[in-house]
Amino acid sequence: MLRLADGSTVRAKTYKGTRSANPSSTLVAVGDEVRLANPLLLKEEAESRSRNARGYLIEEVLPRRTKLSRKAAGRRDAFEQVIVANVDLLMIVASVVEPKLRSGIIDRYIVAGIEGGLEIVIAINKIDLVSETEMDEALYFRDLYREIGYPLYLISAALSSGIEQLKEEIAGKTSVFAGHSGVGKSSIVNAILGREAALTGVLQKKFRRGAHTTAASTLIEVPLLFKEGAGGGLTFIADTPGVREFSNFELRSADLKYAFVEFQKFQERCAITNCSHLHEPGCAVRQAVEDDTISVDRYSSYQKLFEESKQSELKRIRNQ
Ligand SMILES: Nc1nc2c(ncn2[C@@H]2O[C@H](COP(=O)(O)OP(=O)(O)OP(=O)(O)O)[C@@H](O)[C@H]2O)c(=O)[nH]1
Ligand SMILES: [Mg+2]
Ligand SMILES: [Zn+2]
Repeated sequence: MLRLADGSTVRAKTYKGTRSANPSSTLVAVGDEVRLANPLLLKEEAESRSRNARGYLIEEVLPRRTKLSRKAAGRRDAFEQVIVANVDLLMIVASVVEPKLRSGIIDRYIVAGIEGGLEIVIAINKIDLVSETEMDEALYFRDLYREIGYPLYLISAALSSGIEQLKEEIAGKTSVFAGHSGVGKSSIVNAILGREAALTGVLQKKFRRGAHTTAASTLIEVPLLFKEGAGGGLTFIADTPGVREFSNFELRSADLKYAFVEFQKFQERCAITNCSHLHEPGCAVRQAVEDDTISVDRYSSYQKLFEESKQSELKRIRNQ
């Protein structure tokens, strides 16, 4: 479905003549802005292909202002899978338990959000289920990410707790909700929409292992949540299917350190100008990890992602 400037929706599809301003990536993603074919041309096309008769044809997919991308699974070439385009905010959703909280995936999404030009907010769901030790762990991560500068909320979609704070964060923006499968993304979206507004037909769900699972990304308007701003005041959420693994797309290993923003105030004190903070002598970032000023969890995410992007750089060189 395509939303027109006047707010109405129409059916539209790509055809073999569709042009794209975004090479080597998903042709049309949720949130993409497109130019439709000239209606006269459209009629001609439609007459020659009777099955298209009821839809508009997409002439061109326009450049993306922002995006959330991942590396496409199961492809040898560097193909960018765009999960959603032209959104303002990435809501990284995790849960304290079921599935258990791991900071590695949060750090991957933070890097993807920075790469894609998105504002970042983190929501840790299911606090109604936790024991005291699990709560301590959740509080540890809350303080860690808040100190770095990312708003983090401990919430419960089941109890509708913390939902008002999320609404304040997303008001007047278009947000994408992403995270592992089963963490409660769709439940949070429903809690935000409120019972009377919950359009279950808009959320595509399929029944699997006793749980409802989102099968495709959809853009949902949140009614009655306005805030003056760039996007005309309206609020939208893109609910996405959960992933098992999230592989970041095409990170340059040399640039990765800039996505770990808390490293930056230390790196000017590194002995070597282009320090990677991995093995160089006199590294101020590694010293800060030892002093517990930089979190060891964040640093090991950095090491892991660095290794990963180094590997794919080597693979690319070998395949040239
Ligand atoms: N106890 C508790 N259960 C929750 C909460 N939020 C969601 N759940 C449950 O967790 C399960 C998964 O919730 P979903 O909202 O479908 O999760 P999702 O992240 O959208 O999952 P995918 O669509 O597969 O990515 C469901 O059984 C929900 O009822 C919560 O705050 N507390
Ligand atoms: Mg879902
Ligand atoms: Zn260093």
